[in-house]
Amino acid sequence: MSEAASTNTPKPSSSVKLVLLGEAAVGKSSLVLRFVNNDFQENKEPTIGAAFLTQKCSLPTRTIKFEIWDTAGQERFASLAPMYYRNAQAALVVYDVTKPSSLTKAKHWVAELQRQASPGIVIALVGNKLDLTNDGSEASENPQAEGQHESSGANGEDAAEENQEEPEETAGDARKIPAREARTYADEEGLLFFETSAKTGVNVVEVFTAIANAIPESSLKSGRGAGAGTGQTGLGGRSGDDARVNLGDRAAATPKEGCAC
Ligand SMILES: Nc1nc2c(ncn2[C@@H]2O[C@H](COP(=O)(O)OP(=O)(O)OP(=O)(O)O)[C@@H](O)[C@H]2O)c(=O)[nH]1
Ligand SMILES: [Mg+2]
Repeated sequence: MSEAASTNTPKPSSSVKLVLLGEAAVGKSSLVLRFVNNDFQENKEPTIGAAFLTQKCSLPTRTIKFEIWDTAGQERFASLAPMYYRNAQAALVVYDVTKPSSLTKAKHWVAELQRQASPGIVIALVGNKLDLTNDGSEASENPQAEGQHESSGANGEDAAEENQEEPEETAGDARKIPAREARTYADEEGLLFFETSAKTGVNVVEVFTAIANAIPESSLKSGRGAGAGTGQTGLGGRSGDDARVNLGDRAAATPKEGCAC
């Protein structure tokens, strides 16, 4: 997490619409819950329709207010997706590193975004559930994120040297998608790439920070003056469950350097 030199001068604030897409149960809502509330639920219920949350991310030179649309991955909701990615400036396309079908689905979403979303949209491919692999502490560096700290992720376990071979599957490792495979695809498509664990928190803030850094100045609109972390809507579905994910108390208030918690 960055401890960027901070100043007391007010920074420009910008809103960024961000959408999460991906197969059901890959952990989209869990990533958002980790990012916004620094929390995790073992048995998270499927999202119905979509959930809306906000969170601020303080960069050295500006503040980004993410307006996050967490979509439902179940197929029956797929037709709603365009409503949520329309005009989005950023997208997290999430797959589960233990589930190959989820990468296939992620590629489908990437293609759809490239075809139909805003031309300048910043897309991050995110392989979640890294804790289920033997290299759960590996931080997947992102070649495109400027100033991205690549040091060993949040867990600080004995970090493997950068640039070593990607670890392949080993006994007891639930990984089914080598990081190298996904990263190669992400590079080809010009996507940011991270592996994360919503459960342990590894790389979650880093994803959002990288996105915040990758949004071109030119596509930033100035903030609307609303406080962060208060929005909630149940577009397309019930709001009760989603409201639980919602910020309520914590996420909003405390302005800090860096994103979220
Ligand atoms: N081990 C592990 N489990 C996770 C992780 N992230 C999410 N889960 C679990 O995976 C299940 C699905 O997580 P959700 O966050 O609801 O997944 P989702 O992508 O939002 O699913 P939909 O809303 O149906 O699209 C839950 O039981 C979570 O606890 C993770 O990083 N590691
Ligand atoms: Mg969900």
